Amino acid sequence: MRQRKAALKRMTRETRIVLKLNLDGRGHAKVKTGIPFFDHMLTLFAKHATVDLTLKCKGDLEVDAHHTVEDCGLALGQAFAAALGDKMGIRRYGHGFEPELGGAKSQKPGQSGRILSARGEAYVPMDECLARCVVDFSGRPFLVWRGLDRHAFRAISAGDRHQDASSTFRFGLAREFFQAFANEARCNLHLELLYGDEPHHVVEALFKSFARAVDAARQFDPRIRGLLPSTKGKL
Ligand SMILES: [Mn+2]
Repeated sequence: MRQRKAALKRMTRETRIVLKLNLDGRGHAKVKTGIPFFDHMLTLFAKHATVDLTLKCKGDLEVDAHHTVEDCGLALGQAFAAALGDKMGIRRYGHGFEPELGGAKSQKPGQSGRILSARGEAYVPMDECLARCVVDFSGRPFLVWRGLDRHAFRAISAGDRHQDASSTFRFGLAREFFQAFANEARCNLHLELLYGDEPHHVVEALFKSFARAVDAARQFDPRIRGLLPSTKGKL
């Protein structure tokens, strides 16, 4: 089997990025973007997507976090497109709840949880939050972003700013990241916050649901080895 890995450098006047991705990794991450909260998000993405990710970015943080976050999304999307390659035999969709796989009765003792965990859980809770992500590595970029309008326009108080960095990592920045990823990985990416309030939880639930959906979509389906999961003949 071809190793699904990618390595790239992306140098602009705004950011300098070095990235390595192993799609069939074990969830190891080494991430340094200069934005600790963003490092936390990308590290937990690698963990929950079970990919290995090394990402170093030197961005123009003296301007703000925008270029760094967006360009890391672009680079990660490019790496995904490269590592997925021809997409032969992959599941392609990382989806939400599948009743026959996701229910508690499917969890028999001694049964490997691999398929279950790969296919049933693109809904991710984080305390009071619930986020859903559905991805399709379709070759067509599209981002659907729902449930966050209320947060996007919320003013950040001085108290919020002191409380933790996730409040200053505005929800709009998370959107920039996912839009950039969708554009470059050429995937449909549907993210929705079903409910929740606390900024750290909201963004973390989104990144985790993204990770789980991607984990499902990039896996091989043993029934279609060497085949493309598309009637079109190209993805
Ligand atoms: Mn956290």
